[in-house]
Amino acid sequence: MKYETLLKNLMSEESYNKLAALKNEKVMEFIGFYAEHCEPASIYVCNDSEADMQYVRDRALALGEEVTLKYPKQTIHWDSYADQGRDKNGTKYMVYKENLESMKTLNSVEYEQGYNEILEISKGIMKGKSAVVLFFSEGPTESPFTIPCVQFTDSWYVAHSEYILYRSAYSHFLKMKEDEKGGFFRFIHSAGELDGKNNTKNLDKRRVFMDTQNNVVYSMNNQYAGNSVGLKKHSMRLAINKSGNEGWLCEHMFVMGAVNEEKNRMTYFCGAYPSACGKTSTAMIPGEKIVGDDIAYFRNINGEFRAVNVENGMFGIIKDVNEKDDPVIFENLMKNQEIIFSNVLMGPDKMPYWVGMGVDTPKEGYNHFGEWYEGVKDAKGNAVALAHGNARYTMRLDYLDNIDKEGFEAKNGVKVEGILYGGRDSDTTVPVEESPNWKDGILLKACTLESETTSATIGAEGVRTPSPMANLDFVSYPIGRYTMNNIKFGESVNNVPKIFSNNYFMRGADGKFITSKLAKKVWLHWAEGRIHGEYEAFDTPTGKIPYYADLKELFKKYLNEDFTEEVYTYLFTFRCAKWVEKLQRTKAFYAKMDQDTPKEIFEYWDAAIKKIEEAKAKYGDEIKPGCFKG
Ligand code: SPV
Ligand code: MN
Repeated sequence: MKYETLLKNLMSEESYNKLAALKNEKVMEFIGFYAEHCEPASIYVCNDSEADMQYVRDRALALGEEVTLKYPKQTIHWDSYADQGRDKNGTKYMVYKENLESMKTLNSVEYEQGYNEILEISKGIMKGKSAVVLFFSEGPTESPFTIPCVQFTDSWYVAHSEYILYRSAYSHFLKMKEDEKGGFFRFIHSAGELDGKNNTKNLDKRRVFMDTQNNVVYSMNNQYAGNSVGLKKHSMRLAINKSGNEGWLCEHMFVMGAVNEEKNRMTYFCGAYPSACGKTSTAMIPGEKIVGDDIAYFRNINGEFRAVNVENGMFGIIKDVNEKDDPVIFENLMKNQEIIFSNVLMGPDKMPYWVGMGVDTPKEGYNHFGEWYEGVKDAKGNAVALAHGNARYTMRLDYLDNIDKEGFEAKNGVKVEGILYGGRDSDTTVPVEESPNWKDGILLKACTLESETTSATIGAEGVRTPSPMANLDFVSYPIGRYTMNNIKFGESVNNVPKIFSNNYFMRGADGKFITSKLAKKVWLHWAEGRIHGEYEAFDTPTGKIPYYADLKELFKKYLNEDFTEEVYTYLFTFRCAKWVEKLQRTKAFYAKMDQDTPKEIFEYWDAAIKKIEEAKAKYGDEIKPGCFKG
């Protein structure tokens, strides 16, 4: 083997034996090539053992990539001040020349050029550092969903995060059959040269280059987990491409079970919401069960629509997480159990503090800025908050007592019966609406998803951003084809889930939200009932909406709230002109993003617009619930 001597020199005998035991030339080649190219001082190879996980954690601490907190099982890690979110500019697809034209609206670079650039940046990048090789699985191991992955990194924080967030799969690799051995995703990462604070120095050379043709991702000069952790959003882009070629789906969705105690049943839902539109809080509705909070794979297994949570843990936003709004998560963050906090403040008492925590916070401490005190300004003269708005916690999912353990571990996933698409929309989409069929759901609910700027974001309020399937940042091939693949997948199964739209953000004439944060439980349970044929519904030009009496009962039952008919009528009025505008925006967006979007998609939207305009002519612009007749 070409790299045998090199690898033996860089590894302990034990590490080398772990690698050799896989009898996988492709793994050897991948590790060997980047060992030679990136020039680490040593390489450690991990298997699935507790001892290796502990070793990785200990190394992260010894190297100062993480620091222990007051509860000794908790650690904290800081990313560079300017590496606090996904690097959209530096993230590119490396695309073969012949495909460049169709990929031009996705951030891409010609293959050779990208490859040369990333090789130049990564040449000798691990000099003097110890690197680590880890084996993971996306989805449960040894299942129809499994995608085996190899991570090669010089960041022990990344390695530690992945042990928490993914299922360790060395033994899966051991068992791989000859013809499966090349079929793994490859992730090569380096934090690059570090400064005195253990932060990436050369952020100008930060790159995430993705080769979906060969399932490799190169991530250089970064630490923020959305940029560095190969198995999260990099793997997701590879999986979306792969699923598109193979006829399954990878979606930016939670997986949850809605519990109906009275009827003694659990109904599985998946849901996609653009960021800050209620995704995690829906997956965590009190009284329901969580399977996953971010990424799902869908496969047709014996004719059934089945889903798994790809991950093993949560990389959750830690802003406005407090005892009142997120009791289950908050309680877990306050326990002596393994959690990596990132980009929050470490107070003088060695406790983590963040924005919107709901407790008194210290006036000084250490955070992503360095030594921090209230009022301290950064180089641009901006006051530094005590924690970053995109600060995170990395935690195993099975710490949560609302986890659906059985669904989470099921090799064949769970059978999905409902899909939710929820946007942020102050004046158009009703809180819950059922699609008459799958195709209609994809084209009118999923494709039209939008989020809206709020006073919390910079710039004008109320500006809508298209967010089809809430998945656009990760869809790694042209969106028209992706949309068709969504339609086709649903049509390939025997019992296709019902699709519902959600909108938790309708505002009244006074500009205030109309329902409380808890109302999402009611919308979910109406959808759950519909799946089981339990409620009647009114038609609208875009779907089916609840009767007042059913919602009134659900509000009383689940929230002990009196839901008035006046509020119902306001929330569920169909607003024709607003809906036509939404469809026009969606059409324009698709036309801009993918000129090869199939004509039938545009025709479908045109037919929907026509139907709404006819309704408007007949019933007026605002159609109250129950007034529209087919
Ligand atoms: C998201 O932004 O959708 C996340 C966090 O889940 S990141 O890992 O940065 O993608
Ligand atoms: Mn996400």
